[in-house]
Amino acid sequence: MFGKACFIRAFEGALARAYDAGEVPGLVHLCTGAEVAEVALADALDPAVDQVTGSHRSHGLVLAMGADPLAVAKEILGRIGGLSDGLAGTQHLIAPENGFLTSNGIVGAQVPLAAGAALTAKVKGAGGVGVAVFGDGAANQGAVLESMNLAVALELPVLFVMENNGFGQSTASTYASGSTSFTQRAASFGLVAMQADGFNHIESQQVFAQAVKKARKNTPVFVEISVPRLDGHYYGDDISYMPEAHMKDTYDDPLHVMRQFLEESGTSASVLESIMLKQQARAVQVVAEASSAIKTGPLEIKAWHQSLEAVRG
Ligand SMILES: Cc1ncc(C[n+]2csc(CCOP(=O)(O)OP(=O)(O)O)c2C)c(N)n1
Ligand SMILES: [Mg+2]
Repeated sequence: MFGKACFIRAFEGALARAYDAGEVPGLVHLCTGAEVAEVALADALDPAVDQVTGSHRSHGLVLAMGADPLAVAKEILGRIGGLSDGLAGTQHLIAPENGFLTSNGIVGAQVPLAAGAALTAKVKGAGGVGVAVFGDGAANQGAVLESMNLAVALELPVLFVMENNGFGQSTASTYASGSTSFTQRAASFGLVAMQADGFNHIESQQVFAQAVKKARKNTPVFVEISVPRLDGHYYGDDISYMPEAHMKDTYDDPLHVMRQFLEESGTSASVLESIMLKQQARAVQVVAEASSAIKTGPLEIKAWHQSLEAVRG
């Protein structure tokens, strides 16, 4: 888990450098601070039967589920050979063979999609779980609340994971939400509602394992996990709206907390350092290889339109 989380951190660091060099089309939303939580979630899932959906901030999630990092990097950079041949980009990552159904740029829209995946799993009897990962901002979207209601009414094998990073873009969740507790709100829908501390990888792992076990038996579950947002809303965001308590320099980092825990539990500092360096080198190499791949251009876009027309008949 530590190696995977280090890889995600370094992968997004390398992406940020590629962004600085003008290699990334559009904006990128980094998951810095949520890597450990997302690796813990993936640890509880079975990519052969489960399907996860995520938000605009899903690079870490798709990697945690085991998607090919080179194909992910090429997709984000708009290159041929990306998950969708570079046509979809950073906010629409798709790797269903790795248990990652899709991410979605429309805030909250991934949640009914996961409920749909759960319904499919239930109808097919394949034993799979649909998992929606979304933010505290998305938690106030109507489609999310409708999905929670339907999940209970239809007894869906679904897990709702709300990453509470305290912000929806530049708006504090304490300002934007009428109810003071998201967990209580979920419980009032009839969901089994749990909380996890995203700074504690063991607790996160245990809560997700328990939640998935229940969801597999058609008991829909909601987990609120607290994570810090260690970067801006998107990379390069002017974060002057953030109170000091949330700034990178003053906020704890779950990856550092995990490393410290592992060291105190007997793993030598040099072993941890070498894991981190190895993952950093791998991530830099993957993003460099993606950067040198051929850019998706008008020919690929035209071919995509033609295939769409063919499907439409
Ligand atoms: C329907 C919709 N409304 C607004 C936006 C603009 N927008 C993109 S991300 C975002 C904030 C989402 O906050 P949250 O759900 O907490 O996720 P986080 O960015 O914190 O991970 C907003 C308002 C959008 N993409 N879609
Ligand atoms: Mg948020």
